[in-house]
Amino acid sequence: MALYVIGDTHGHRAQVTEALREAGLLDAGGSWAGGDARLWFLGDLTDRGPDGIGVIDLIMTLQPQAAAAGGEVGCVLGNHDLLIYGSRYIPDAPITAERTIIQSWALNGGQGTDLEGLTDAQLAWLAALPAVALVDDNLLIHADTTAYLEFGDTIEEINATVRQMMADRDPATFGGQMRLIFRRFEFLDRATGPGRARQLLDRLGGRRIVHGHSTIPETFAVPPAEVDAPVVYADGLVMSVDTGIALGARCVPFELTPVPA
Ligand SMILES: [Mn+2]
Repeated sequence: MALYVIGDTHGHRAQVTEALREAGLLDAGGSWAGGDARLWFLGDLTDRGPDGIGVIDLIMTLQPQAAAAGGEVGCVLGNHDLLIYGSRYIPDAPITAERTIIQSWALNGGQGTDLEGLTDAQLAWLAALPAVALVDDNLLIHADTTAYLEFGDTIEEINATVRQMMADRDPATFGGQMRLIFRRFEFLDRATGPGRARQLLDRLGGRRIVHGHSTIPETFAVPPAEVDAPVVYADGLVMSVDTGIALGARCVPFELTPVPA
């Protein structure tokens, strides 16, 4: 069964819909047409673009349609998803010594229409998202960091810890925990990156890390207009799929090929 991943979508519902249609995953009416294909979003659904709620609504709508067809639509949590969630419930809690959660959200492209319009059902859906997923041999995470290991030793533990954090919304700890998933570029250094990637894969499983968060233009100096494929690096252990939609790049759901032996 085909597996597609799509990087940070940041409120660009129209582009996401169009890209999924081009890939044959949606029909003309916007319903799931992917059959038994799997489609995973890598988080950062809101902020920067005009319609974060529309992106969340799209994924929530597609999930049961795909499941009914024998396929799957999934999503891992991104730092912006945590930011808007925290901004709704505990806006004045600190995220750093200098800044509150809602100040950080506003500085990072937060859109008032998203923050005000999110429904209880959408917030509950966000709070139930996994932070890490293993699909075939692909370890799907939002941010290119080993910080996930600070939440637990297994995927199940990590996801349970993050779900508890979302349920508790503890103003004293939420911002600090959330900030771990802001870390980035940890697999990029040629000397230390492959070892870090290997450590994460050895602990959590999978043979390839697939991440968003750090866009291909900002990480690999590819002009946004020229991004048309994932970038594989760190001795082949890591794949970056975030085209940089908020920088003007196209939105592309990439179909993953099996991890080379
Ligand atoms: Mn991010």
